[in-house]
Amino acid sequence: MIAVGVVIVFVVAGGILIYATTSHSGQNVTINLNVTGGTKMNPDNPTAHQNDKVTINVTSDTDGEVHLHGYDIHFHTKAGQTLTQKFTADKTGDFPIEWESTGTELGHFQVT
Ligand SMILES: [Cu+2]
Repeated sequence: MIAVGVVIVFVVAGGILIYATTSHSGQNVTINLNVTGGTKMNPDNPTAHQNDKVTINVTSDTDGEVHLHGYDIHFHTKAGQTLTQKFTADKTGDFPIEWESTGTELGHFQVT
């Protein structure tokens, strides 16, 4: 009985794992980021899953440059305009998003 119970636990855990890894990746994800004063970003911790097709829209109230590290994507912002970049989140990790001219960390992009 115990052996059967252990097997059932493994089967259920395996099923959950497969569900978690297959059902959430490769989705279309749109992230809208609002940058104010070159110092703050909302939301400041956007997330995606590996292989998601990510669209990032950056709106800033200040001219400047937003740099997504790791993916090395640059948004050359003009006050009040929205900039869009599309890419596949092929790398996992925690990637800083920076206001380039001052090196201020606006937040993190997390890919799991
Ligand atoms: Cu940078």
